[in-house]
Amino acid sequence: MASDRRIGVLARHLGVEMDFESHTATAISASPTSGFQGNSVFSHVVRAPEDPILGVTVAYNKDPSPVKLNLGVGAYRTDEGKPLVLNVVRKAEQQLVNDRSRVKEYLPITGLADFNKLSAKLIFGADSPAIQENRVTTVQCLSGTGSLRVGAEFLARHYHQRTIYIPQPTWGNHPKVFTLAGLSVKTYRYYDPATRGLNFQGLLEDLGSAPSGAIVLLHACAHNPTGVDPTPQQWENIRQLIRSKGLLPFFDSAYQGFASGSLDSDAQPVRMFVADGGELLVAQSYAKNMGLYGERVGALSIVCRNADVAGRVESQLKLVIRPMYSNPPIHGASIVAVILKDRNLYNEWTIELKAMADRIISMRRQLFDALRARGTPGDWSHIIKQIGMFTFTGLNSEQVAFMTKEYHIYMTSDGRISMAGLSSKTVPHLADAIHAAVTRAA
Ligand code: KET
Repeated sequence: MASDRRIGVLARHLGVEMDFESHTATAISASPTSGFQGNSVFSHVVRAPEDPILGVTVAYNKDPSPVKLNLGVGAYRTDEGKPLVLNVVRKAEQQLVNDRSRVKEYLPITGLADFNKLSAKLIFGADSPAIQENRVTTVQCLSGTGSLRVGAEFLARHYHQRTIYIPQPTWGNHPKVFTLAGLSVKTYRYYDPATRGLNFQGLLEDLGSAPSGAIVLLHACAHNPTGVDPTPQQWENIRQLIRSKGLLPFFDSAYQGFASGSLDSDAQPVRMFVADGGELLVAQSYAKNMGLYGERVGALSIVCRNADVAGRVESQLKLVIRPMYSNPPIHGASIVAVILKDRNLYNEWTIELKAMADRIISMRRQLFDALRARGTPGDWSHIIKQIGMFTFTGLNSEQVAFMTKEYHIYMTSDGRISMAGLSSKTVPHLADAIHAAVTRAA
């Protein structure tokens, strides 16, 4: 059943009709002899569209213009527009290289034990009762995406409710990850374009009418793409609603430290849900906050009612992971463990993280001032009000296309710009482009 559903989903994804009885694709004429006639056995394969986010980088790379600017993917750049490897990461890597006792053996299916313990402490807090009571299981996964995928697949196999509610809008990969893991995706209202803020009433109504036990995907902080988070009081109301209805929270924590500049403050919503003793899942990513994008390092934690359940849950997570990729890579997790274990390196990390967060905030101010100076029509105060890596500008897809064509500025078609990709030097160019898009292309 589950595999039928997944094959069906995949088929729809690829635009192919499936015959469920025989598991064959009816739109495809799969003649066994076609390979012998010089045709490829893959000749029916249709070209898939580029990914809405990563495809922006593909298009950017093809553009020969010297003024081109990539504000698509959420990846931090220095004020010189260069990718940044944190100093603490360089130091940790040096330590790893110098330590001749380190080997390249396989990690356990669940990953590096130290990394898992330290990751749980980072998100739940060092004094978390759930950790002390041994009722958290943490497994190292392939960054945030892999953690979401493993968590979703565990839920599809072992949880009684297969429906997951995701915010509208959300990170574009969420619906695909969850659907292909075997969950069925519904949305809850989140963003109100009129106020460019949270549609709190809509959110409460939609979660209030969700079936009991449904899974709810929550962005732990720095909501992507809107840059709009609930206030602490609103989080408390959401928590009460979720707990009273027996919904299951699944937090996506891809930006811890990027919202406020503080790792602890950004973890508060998650800790609020742990404090009430209830169960939940968290997917953590170190891509952004440690700049370890390509190392693919993250963790899935499941907080359970008691240690016995947590142990059994972990045993089943291993059965999800083993046939998927066997066990996770060692290098990135070792870097994270070295940094989180050493007080000095940890402190240095928090300073570098805060500097990244502060540079993004200063880009918000500079872009806002530049638009004001140009007298660009509209209220652009949301640029400074929104938080995290992105500004959800409100520009429509035609205006985005205009900016790409005329100004070589690359961003996602929903009008999201990565503030982390902007620099003092490129702000005027972006402001010119937005001004032109708003005044001419509208
Ligand atoms: N969750 C959210 C909310 C998110 O924005 C991303 C990445 C991820 C998870 C996954 O990150 P990982 O690299 O698997 O740890 N977002 C940026 C990059 C991408 O789309 O892959 C982005 O939105 O630009």
